[in-house]
Amino acid sequence: MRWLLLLGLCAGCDKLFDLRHVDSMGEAADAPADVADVPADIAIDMPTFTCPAGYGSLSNLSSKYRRSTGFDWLGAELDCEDDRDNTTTGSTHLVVFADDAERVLVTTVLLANDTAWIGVTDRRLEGIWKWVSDEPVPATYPGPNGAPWGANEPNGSVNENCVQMVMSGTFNDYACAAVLPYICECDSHVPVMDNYQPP
Ligand SMILES: [Ca+2]
Ligand SMILES: [Ca+2]
Ligand SMILES: [Ca+2]
Repeated sequence: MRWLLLLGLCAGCDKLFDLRHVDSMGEAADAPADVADVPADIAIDMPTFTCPAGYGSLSNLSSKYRRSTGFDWLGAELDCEDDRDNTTTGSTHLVVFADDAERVLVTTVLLANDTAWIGVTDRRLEGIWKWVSDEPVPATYPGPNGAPWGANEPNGSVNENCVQMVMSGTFNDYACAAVLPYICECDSHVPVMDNYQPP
């Protein structure tokens, strides 16, 4: 009975999935020319941008990253932005986390048991945290009270306007003048100066 039911359900599956006769060479016999002519190197999810030398891949993320040391927060952001040149099409800026998967990967692979500046700040308006690029990150991330802020953070009011990621991968607002390691990201999202420079 079950087989009969399955056969019944699948009558018309060839139309549903657009199955075509495949000949002995493995090619669809009746594939239209415009489909057959699509170059093999076009694939969904491939990055549409190129990145400067020194940026490396991280698992299956489309962005590329580099870690460096020795700048205050604004110096770090400008150093990241400065990586872009006219031979590459990606934008560069302090890392922006669009979701938690990226945050966890960066914490695990790039933080190297240290702390680092990341691309979020309330330099522009106290208590209003903004990411440095035009990427559409959910407004609640980072939220004023929830993860990924560390316990009791942010706590620095006007004295701590830049965000340091600590070893556990949580966020701490910290004095922007501190010199820390930092993580740059190369992606398709441009830095927005109005998100991080005071008016
Ligand atoms: Ca990102
Ligand atoms: Ca602040
Ligand atoms: Ca703090």
